[in-house]
Amino acid sequence: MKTFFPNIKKIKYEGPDTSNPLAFKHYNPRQKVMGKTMAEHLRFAVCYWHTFKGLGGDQFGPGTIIRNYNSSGEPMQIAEDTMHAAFEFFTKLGVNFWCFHDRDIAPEADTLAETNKRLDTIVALAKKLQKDTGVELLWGTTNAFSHRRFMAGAGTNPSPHVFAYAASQIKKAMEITKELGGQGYVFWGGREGYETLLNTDMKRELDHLAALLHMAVDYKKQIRFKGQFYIEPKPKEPTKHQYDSDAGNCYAFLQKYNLLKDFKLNIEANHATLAGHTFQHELQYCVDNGILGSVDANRGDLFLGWDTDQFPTDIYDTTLAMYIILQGGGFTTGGLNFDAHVRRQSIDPEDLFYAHIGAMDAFARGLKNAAKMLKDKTFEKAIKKRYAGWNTPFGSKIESGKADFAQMEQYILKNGEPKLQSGRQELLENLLNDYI
Ligand code: XLS
Ligand code: NI
Ligand code: NI
Repeated sequence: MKTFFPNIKKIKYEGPDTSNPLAFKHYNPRQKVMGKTMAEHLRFAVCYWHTFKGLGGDQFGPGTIIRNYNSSGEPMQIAEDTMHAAFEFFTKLGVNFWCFHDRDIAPEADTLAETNKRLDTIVALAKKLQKDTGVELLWGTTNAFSHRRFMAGAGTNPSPHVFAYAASQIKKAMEITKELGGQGYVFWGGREGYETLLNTDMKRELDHLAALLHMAVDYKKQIRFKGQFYIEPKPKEPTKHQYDSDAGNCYAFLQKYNLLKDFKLNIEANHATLAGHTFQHELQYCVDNGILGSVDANRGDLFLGWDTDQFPTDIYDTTLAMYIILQGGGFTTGGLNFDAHVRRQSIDPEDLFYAHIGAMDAFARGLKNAAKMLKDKTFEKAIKKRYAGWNTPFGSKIESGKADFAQMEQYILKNGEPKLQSGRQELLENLLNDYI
């Protein structure tokens, strides 16, 4: 059989002291942490679009990366070779999951019918490769944002004709996700947003987006697709204002349109920072509201205001992320999908491995650190102490909704000035450093 990464052997765990850059230092899939293996906790997925279709193109020039599976040949031959290369990569890296958009795996043809036929061919191959390797599909999704027909959005397009196109595409993408045993399905609103309110009926567009999602919910029942639906928030890029701008906004949308029971969120680190939040904030918001589903694990650049989709390497971030994810009970259908791409100058196949190995090690360290933090309860105790006043009869009365303004006033007249307590931020930051 043809191999696409001939110089790479299976990546193994060799421990922190290894000098082999093609080995894991921290990610030991079978090692148990809090009763589950690292592989079960972290549920790593490789994304198809960046890793196999991303060639390093940007606004100033075309791609710089040439791969042996996609530089020449017929489009369907390239699609098949790329699928083989992808499964070779998953297996050599040792991840259990992958994610894709419909248009990543098979090129679009002139008609929807022809495009769908192409998808069927490639999905049959993917299904066989999944069976041969044991690699599973974490989630599938639709690319309803690259083609020019979607320039003004998909579900939020001013034209119902374009809306119908998007819906047809989602219908097929859900079918193939089900066919591949996908554990989830993501809705990221590629161009669901606007550039100027001078030409946009925002209320109507959001009503249409909800109508599209309701159709998806109905179709899911109809075809008995058991995967979890996720919305992936992002505040800007490609449009100036994306409708699903952050977790709080998505939560409001889902409540307003009665979709809450059918959706969870897929939180992407770099999208959180674009929204002016930390990754931890978005995760915590989701855990607090019972809507954390899955994670697109990447990072942005401190100095750049766009979605640089870099591989996660910051141990602070991975530690705090895993701390919140574990507190939320860990992943069920979701996982950590590396929605990240190597830099434009990282042109060798080895770079794909270095990128993923580093990211997996960073999350393995995050997991181990977070487990220690949870065991010691250092931060839980500090928070508990800070809010202790609410456990008194007076605090409980307010929390249970049985208090009124007159009672508040009476309390102050009797007790006078409150005694203030330190927030202890610096101490807590020092304690956090002990775990990193
Ligand atoms: C783009 C999004 C995208 C989704 C899947 O910024 O992160 O990659 O994850 O459509
Ligand atoms: Ni993403
Ligand atoms: Ni992104």
